[in-house]
Amino acid sequence: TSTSASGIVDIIGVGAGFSGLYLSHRLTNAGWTFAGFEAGPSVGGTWFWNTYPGARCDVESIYYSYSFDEALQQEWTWSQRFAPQAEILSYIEHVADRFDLRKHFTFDTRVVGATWNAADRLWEVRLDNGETRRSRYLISGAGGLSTPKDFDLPGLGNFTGLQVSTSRWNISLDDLEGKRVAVIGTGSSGVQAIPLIAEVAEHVTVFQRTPNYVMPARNTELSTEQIESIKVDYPAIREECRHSPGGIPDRPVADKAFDVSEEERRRRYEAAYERSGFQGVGAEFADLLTDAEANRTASEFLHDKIREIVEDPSTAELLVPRYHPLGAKRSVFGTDYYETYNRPNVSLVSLRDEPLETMTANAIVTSEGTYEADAVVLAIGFDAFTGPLYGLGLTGASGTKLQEAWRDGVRTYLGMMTTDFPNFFMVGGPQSPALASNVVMTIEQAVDWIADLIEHARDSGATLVETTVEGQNDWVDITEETVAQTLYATTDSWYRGSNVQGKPNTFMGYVGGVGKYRRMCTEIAKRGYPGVEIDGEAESRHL
Ligand code: NA7
Repeated sequence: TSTSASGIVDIIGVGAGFSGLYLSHRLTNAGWTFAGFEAGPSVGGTWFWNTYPGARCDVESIYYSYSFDEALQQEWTWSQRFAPQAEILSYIEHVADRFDLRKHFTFDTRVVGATWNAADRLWEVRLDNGETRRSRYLISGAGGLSTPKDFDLPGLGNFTGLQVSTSRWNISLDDLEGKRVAVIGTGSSGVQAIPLIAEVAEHVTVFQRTPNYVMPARNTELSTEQIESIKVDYPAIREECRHSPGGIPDRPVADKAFDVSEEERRRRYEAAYERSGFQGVGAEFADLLTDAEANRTASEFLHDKIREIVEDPSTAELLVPRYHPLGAKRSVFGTDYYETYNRPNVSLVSLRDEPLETMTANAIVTSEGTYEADAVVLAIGFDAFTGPLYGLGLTGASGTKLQEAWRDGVRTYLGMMTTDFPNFFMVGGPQSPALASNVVMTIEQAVDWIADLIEHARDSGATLVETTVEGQNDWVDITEETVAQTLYATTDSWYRGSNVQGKPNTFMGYVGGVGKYRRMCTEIAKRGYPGVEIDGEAESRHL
């Protein structure tokens, strides 16, 4: 890292995952001094920690990667349609080495506090090694799904067997060999891990609270021809992604579910089911995320698939997702997930029907029974978006902590700034498109936009950049109006903070689309940043 003689660095960046690495690259190229801090021992962020069996991204590898450098995308070759965690981590390491980015970071060092010093217009950033560093700007690349939810399950402390969580996996799959394993949680992490654990364990008991829609990922090796055809067109493909709804190539559909006959619908869903991915069943008709009746046609199509695959009818019924519409909670793409319940060594417990009461030294106890286990695997998810931000211990200009400022719900400008926290920026923050997009694309766009804004401030000699209350209110209204038109608004999920007790209900994303968001952000920059005060001056207080 580099600092000026005064010990003040232009920018402190948090995290060395996809966000922080690109931040360090973009900002040092623009001539800023940059000091990055990463809690882990190396680069990778959430892809460093989530090493559980079967971990892979649900966005296709050819899109879930940086687009900022043509040579990088030409020289890197993905092996599979959906890259496993280890390959994504190698990719991130490759990027760090190729652009010599590790030198911008101090590893094994966590930011634990940051206080705005209004007199000097600086962030005073406290580290877990006891040091304090000062910077003009503080930019979080701490991620959205990086802080595990508290492991506060009743009686967990009594359990004396092996305990491991998917998000801090620190054992090998072999350690579960021959064991009776209890898996708690059936989101993406649980669904990916369960089939592989079932292959080695003596018995797996899955504790499911809410059944999810799991569609076959249809992961495949990528052929040389597929890779070549992508690489030839990569710049055009990336450009298409930048202007698409989800940051992946769009597959526009104009018609609605009831525009076609039942037979035609079924035929279309079958084809979509084969295609898989976020352009699969959930995206087959234009109204699936806005009209509950339309959605029901897709949901019921998947219910039937589960009943076809799972041999035991009562297990099948427990697995049928009947509490929420398809897509309103993050859809899951799995491999042999439902098939796994046909194995003799796998059983399912529905925590909706028999709540978890406690654990003993060697068992999980529900209201209906005692299930012995040698190991417990927790796949219970994350304190999404605000968890990592609150972990930074931010205190704003008025002396208020971020978690107090957002006590009644998150409030941001474009998901990137928030009032009372001048010169602080979030990459992939709440109310940005991060949650409903190929997040790498959202990250690149945010980094570029933030970099342009602070360069604009620098050009005019300004040292203070803050969103106005009006600009922030405008953005909150836009995100709320956008989500209110969708079925996301009807469903409890980590998207809305409902997976963490006491967390206020704020939808954590802008769901109007990556392309539309980019156009708005670009327009805002062109108009001189309405809704942003630069050295106390605002082009317009409203967005
Ligand atoms: P998720 O999707 O939040 O899934 C967590 C799972 O754990 C889900 O089935 C939860 O049930 C269950 N859960 C959470 N807390 C409990 C308690 N206390 N008791 C029982 N069961 C519980 O996390 P993942 O890690 O799988 O995936 C996160 C994202 O990473 C995913 O969406 C992708 O974007 C990548 P619930 O549904 O809350 O009833």
